[in-house]
Amino acid sequence: MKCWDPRIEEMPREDLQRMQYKLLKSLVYRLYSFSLFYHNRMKEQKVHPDDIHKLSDVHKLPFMFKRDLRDNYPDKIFTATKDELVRYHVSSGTTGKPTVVGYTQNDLDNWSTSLARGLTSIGLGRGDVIQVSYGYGLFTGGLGMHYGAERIGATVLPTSVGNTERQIELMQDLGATAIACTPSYLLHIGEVAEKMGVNIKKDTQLRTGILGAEPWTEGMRNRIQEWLGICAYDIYGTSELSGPMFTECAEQKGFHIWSDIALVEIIDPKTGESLETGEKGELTITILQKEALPMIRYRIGDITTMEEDVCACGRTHPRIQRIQGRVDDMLIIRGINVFPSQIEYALMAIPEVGEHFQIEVTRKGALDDMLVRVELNKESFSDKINDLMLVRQKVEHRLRNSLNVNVDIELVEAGSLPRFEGKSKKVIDKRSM
Ligand code: DLL
Repeated sequence: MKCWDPRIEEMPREDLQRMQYKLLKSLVYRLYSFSLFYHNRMKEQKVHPDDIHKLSDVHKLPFMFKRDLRDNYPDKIFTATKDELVRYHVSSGTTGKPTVVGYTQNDLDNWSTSLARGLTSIGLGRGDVIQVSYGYGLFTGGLGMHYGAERIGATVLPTSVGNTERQIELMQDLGATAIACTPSYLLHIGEVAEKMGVNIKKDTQLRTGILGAEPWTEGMRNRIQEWLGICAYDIYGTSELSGPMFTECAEQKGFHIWSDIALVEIIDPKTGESLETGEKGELTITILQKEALPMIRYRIGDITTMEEDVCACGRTHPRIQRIQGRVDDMLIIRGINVFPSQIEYALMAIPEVGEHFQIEVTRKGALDDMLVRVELNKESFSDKINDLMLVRQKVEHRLRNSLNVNVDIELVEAGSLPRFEGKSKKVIDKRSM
């Protein structure tokens, strides 16, 4: 698939690393000289910009955490003046005080460039109609995708979230060829379309999904692709770094992280030590050219692995694999670590099971109990008790094998669990209520 900027995207790895080193060095000098926050952080860590002699010296620099943004709410650590800022985005604050991110025009340009490369790598461009069904407003999904899509000359259909029947009508009437939304919302759109008598595969021109903002599994991808007749690509980003920024290419083998934009490290979340390529750990990113809110070694909290081999598409930039979950999403059930994505992975291999499930964690005495409510697909929900028992055994067996912990199962009818327009909420943790 063609490149947006082949000179950068196919640049030999050594040249990319040389470029990264230069960008890192100038970032560190700039922040040491002009940002009180970073100056103090580097002093505490006893590191000076002159100590950065090679790219791997990034390990000498201090980490940055979400709490640093919260503690400095709303804009105490911005390094651009008010008149240089052209936009704010604000996180929803569901896990604490919201965080505010400011952008200069160059920051927005780099963000759109990152997406333009990604969208081109999955074959989108002029003539495509991209329906942006991520939320617009304070969330970064809508506007981020919007400008990325315009940058490649596609036509944007800015539907935002909600009003699902109208979304489907517009998808048909205006010939949307791609949709950008959370995987959960696309599942909901697919179901509503069926109720309206619209077959997305046959009655629309939709061929591509750009799906992210929440964890989803390969099994879910296969189901969405088959059901809706589209190619579904994963897209990743966080509001603190800009928003949706990195997509898979047509190979569907992980997100390309553009080296001129970001320096990726995978670290051990407990010790902070760097891990080898291919080892699973916490994603940590330095954004190399951010002006308004530079981020050095930002500990995102997402668990993944990094691959450094040249991709079959010819792009030389490293890839990170599907996000397994956040460190803080991990449930500890009777001492065993469980990620919701492991449950999705196990369930999607069972044909009788639908795409929706819910996890409820409770504590009885000193022990944690996990109940998984599993929606069956329409065809499999039967009145015959024996059929249901067999499916239940299958689900129990698969979950026990993959999680190594006993789980209570409740099979529920198709359509009975909540549906989501944005990020889904799959876990109800009653221990913390
Ligand atoms: O979710 C930005 C975004 C918008 C990404 C649209 C992709 C598409 P936040 O609300 O700050 O930003 O949430 C960021 O969401 O740290 C991950 O835990 C999770 N996340 C985002 N994309 C993926 C993905 C946006 N593709 C947090 N797979 C991140 C798994 C994802 N998790």
